[in-house]
Amino acid sequence: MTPKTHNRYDFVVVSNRLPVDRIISPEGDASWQHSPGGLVTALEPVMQATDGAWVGWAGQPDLEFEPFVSDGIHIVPVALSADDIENYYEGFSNDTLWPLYHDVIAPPSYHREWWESYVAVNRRFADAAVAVAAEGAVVWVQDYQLQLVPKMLRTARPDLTIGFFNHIPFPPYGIYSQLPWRTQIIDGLLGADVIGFQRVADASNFQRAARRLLGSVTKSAYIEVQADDATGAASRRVLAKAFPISIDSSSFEEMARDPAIQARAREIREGLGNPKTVMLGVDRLDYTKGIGHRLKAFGELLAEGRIEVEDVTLVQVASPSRERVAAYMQLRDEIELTVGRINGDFGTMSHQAISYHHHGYPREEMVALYLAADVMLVTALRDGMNLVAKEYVASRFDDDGVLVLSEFAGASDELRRSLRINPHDIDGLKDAIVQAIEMPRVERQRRMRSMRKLVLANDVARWSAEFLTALRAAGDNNATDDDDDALGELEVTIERIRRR
Ligand code: GDG
Repeated sequence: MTPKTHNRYDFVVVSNRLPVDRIISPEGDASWQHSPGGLVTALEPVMQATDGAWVGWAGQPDLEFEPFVSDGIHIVPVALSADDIENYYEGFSNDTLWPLYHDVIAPPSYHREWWESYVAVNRRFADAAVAVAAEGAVVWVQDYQLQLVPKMLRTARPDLTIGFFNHIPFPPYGIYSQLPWRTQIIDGLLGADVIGFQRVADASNFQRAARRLLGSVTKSAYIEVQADDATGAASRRVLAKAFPISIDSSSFEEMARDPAIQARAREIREGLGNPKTVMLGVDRLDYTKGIGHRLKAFGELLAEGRIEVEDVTLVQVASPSRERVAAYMQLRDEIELTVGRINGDFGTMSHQAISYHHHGYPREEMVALYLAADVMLVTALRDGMNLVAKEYVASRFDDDGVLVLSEFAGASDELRRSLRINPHDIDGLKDAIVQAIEMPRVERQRRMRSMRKLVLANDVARWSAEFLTALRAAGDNNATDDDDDALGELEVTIERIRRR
């Protein structure tokens, strides 16, 4: 890591978490480690080509850091206190917005002090972005934790071109309207020039909320924002549209082609006692992912003798998540009780029904698991996209494997050759599991080949290029000469991403 070289940038990403983790060694030494998430992979080429900055939180309370450079990215840390984490992050973001935006699968909690903290922390992120954005810069804000930032940026800096991408669903108005601060959030988002959603339905839910709450006029994908006499702001058009996110597909395929990873996949199957069918679930341990529904279907199939424990093993990776939020503690208890019961009822001395893992694994191990799995179960009750479904497909260079995919995950709009299921319909889910187990090889190949074409073509580089192209076009509308520099540079970057 080297110290920062300058402090104004033409391209700024703002997200709750930074693309780096602060690691403390057993000896107590602190260092930064690059965290290889999907968003980082997506935005890395953009950041490097534009000499951009990334504004976000380093994941630990009460630590103030000076900006620094990591892997060619200028990192601008925003500090959060233990109170901010409790109220803005665990509270309003993860216990109000998250359940509300996922169709109230769990009941959202509404607390005024959480909202106040959300406003204050959004202000801090906006101030940090304002401080590092050059004249006419392009600023791309990420996700539901920061929905007030676009308007805050626009008010402080009308010269900026502002994008926002929502990684989770945007709920139908009947649900969204529960939120006591529903108008402020829509108003906050409309500060952006382009608002991206995962699915077409999310974008239309948002448009409807803007019409109902602010009386906005919408024309196809555009929302008209009236001139504001109080601030002197001119009227604008905001684009609200679906930009389905993806993965770095070729890097998954490359890893899967590595003989060491293939050997590991064989080893995993052997470790499970070489069952005829290995089924796999990989999720953050979250109530939106439908893990309980999946276990119920699997348990009933065993109980009814439609599958035998010697023939079929379910591997469930449930990576630890939000462990201080009460609903997640309760979920963990429920899932682990169910796993214990199913294993107790159906396991034999030599075969376990479910191989359950409450761990995070390295990416290589995940790819080995994808290769080892004959059937991948994605049974989310509501999910913005679900990258796991796309990772499974990208890894199966052998054109084999069956994807069982919930219609409530954004990925099901594209992966139409999966076995699409409604996870609430347990009988339907059971039938799909049996169909997946029994599917003839030719049909498996036909379906997988067609899904692979799609996932390899529509990768994350294409996603970011398409979003930024829309943002560039929006920026052209209100550009000054300085803005032109930033937008021109962006144009070059988009070309580079496309050619990668
Ligand atoms: C949100 C939205 C949307 C999981 N366990 C391990 C591990 N993972 C990786 C997966 C995948 C990622 O985490 C999870 O992404 P998902 O898309 O499945 O779900 P969320 O975390 O809920 O993500 C979602 C996404 O944002 C992007 O916009 O698709 O709808 O909810 O990449 O592989 N990775 C490793 N070890 C693990 O144990 N290495």
